[in-house]
Amino acid sequence: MKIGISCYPTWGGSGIVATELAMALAEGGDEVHVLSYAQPSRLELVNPNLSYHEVVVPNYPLFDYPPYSLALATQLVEVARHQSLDLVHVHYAVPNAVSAVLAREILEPQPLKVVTTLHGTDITLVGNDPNYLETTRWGIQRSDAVTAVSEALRRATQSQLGVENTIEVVPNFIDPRRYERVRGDQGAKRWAKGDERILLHISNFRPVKRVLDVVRVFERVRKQVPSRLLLIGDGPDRAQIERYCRDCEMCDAITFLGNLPLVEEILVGADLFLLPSETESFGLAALEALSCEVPVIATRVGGLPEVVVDGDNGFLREVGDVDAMAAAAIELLEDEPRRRAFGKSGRRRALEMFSEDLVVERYREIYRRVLGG
Ligand code: GMT
Repeated sequence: MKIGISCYPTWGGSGIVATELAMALAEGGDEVHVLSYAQPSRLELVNPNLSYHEVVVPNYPLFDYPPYSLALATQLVEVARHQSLDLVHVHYAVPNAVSAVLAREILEPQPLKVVTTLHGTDITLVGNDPNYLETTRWGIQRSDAVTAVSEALRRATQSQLGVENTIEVVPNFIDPRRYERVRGDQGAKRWAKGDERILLHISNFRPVKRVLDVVRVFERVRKQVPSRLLLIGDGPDRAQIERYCRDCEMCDAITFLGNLPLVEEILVGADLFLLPSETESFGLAALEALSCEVPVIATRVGGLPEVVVDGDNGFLREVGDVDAMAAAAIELLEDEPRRRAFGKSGRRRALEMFSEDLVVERYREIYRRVLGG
């Protein structure tokens, strides 16, 4: 198949899923063309089946906001026409689904199928905003197939956007080989001083991630268990978090590592992963932690209960309940055999349900179906 993949080039979330999917499809023999406004951080262009097309958004003094959706639609038309694409798979509905449907109309009579994957905030924070709702719903409803990364997101799309077409749940995935490569490495332990335990968080530091709760949980944990917190990622809330750490005199116990491409190199060796989000359609970072045998303490929201099994590979607590999350963390840190058993169980679940081979094949089945074969 000749497949276009349109995504955001960002460090986490939908951009990572789209990039890993593109590379796996290309490895399996499909011809894949990735489109974005910058080269995605994990995209390795070492396979002749894989190429990258930058979406250039020219500016003009009249534009306070250069129209990315039009530049993307135009680039989709160009790539589909000159590379004879069979379909385009867009990740994150806003504005990718609308641009793809527009490109399909422009290309007529050349057929181009549109598959849209919903990732989370494209529905729960952006798509349901009245300023985006109508176009987002239109893009989703005009897609030839729609997938959501969790059952919770499928339901949210139906209830919040009133979308009526079928939405299939295709979860996010991990490549088990990534962990195999680093298994046995020290990973996060390199940061530990003496017998310190390592707590870890990865996110884009947006308000929805509640990174301050991560620090407040850690504040409670370190009173009972000698420990250190590693924060991976960057984003708008980072300055506020750094200020809090300084005010509470915790700077020597907290390390900000910024954005990192190969998170498994740090995840391996961590004792616990914290994800206290306000909402989370799936929680790819939690899955990456489980796949590295790191138990997860998270909130009981959105799709997180589909990834983290309370009392089996982690604990789920209510949003904002930092005392309960800290108690859960201490419980596991003080019972090493149980913490290790949680880690093993998490990896087992990651392999059984969220392994790259299984999930990529689900996408291939959808492609074959929309192409009528
Ligand atoms: O909202 C974000 O944090 C970024 C967003 C994205 O598209 O990059 O993340 C969403 O998609 C991820 C990949 O499917 C999911 O694992 C995240 O749970 C989801 N974020 C939220 O729902 C907040």
